[in-house]
Amino acid sequence: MPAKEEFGLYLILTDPVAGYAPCAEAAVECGVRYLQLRMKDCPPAEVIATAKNLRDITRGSATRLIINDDLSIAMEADADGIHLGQGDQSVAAARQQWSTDGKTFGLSTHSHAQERTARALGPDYIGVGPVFPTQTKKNADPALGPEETGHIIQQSPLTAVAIGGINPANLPGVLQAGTVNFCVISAVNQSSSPRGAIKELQEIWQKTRF
Ligand code: TZP
Ligand code: MG
Repeated sequence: MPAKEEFGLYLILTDPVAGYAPCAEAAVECGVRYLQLRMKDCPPAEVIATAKNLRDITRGSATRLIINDDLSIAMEADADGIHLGQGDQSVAAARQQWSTDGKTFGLSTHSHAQERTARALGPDYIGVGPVFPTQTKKNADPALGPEETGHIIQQSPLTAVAIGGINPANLPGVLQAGTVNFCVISAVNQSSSPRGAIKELQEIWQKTRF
């Protein structure tokens, strides 16, 4: 298994108030390692157009573009990877359909048991959460809390990203409890200054981690 990655912020874009392109530009400028496009319940044509635009913005940068749920869109946009939920197709099936070298396959987990199962499924990283209750995800699993999330992440051999209700106020506590990488939606998408919101989170990560 490859070494666990440490990159801090993983940004998901869902209906950002500042717009998809400005948020993606800010992510590239700030060196955000992973940028995921998550447009639930949107017409596929709109998702494809947005994905291709984000591909143009992120191409050649340090920011890897991940598409949520839909492998055909990830492939058509020539994204860097796909993020799958527990109810989506398996990582193995997705890898078989998309065999281009260097693609990233992420998988959501919501418990110790799912993290353990994920080890055999071969994702490149796992999401772990929700850490806190969140309005952003419909039918989210029960919140794990920062301690249990940190414990799952620390004992996992996989690169892991905490998700769910993380914001600048609670991020220090989440990191102190053992989380290394963290994902946000609202904390950036609801800001009229995505660059400022990204920088604030990155600065907290730098200060708390080192
Ligand atoms: N998976 C678990 S919680 C969540 C997802 C997609 C939503 C996270 O959004 P926010 O706004 O950062 O709580
Ligand atoms: Mg999904």
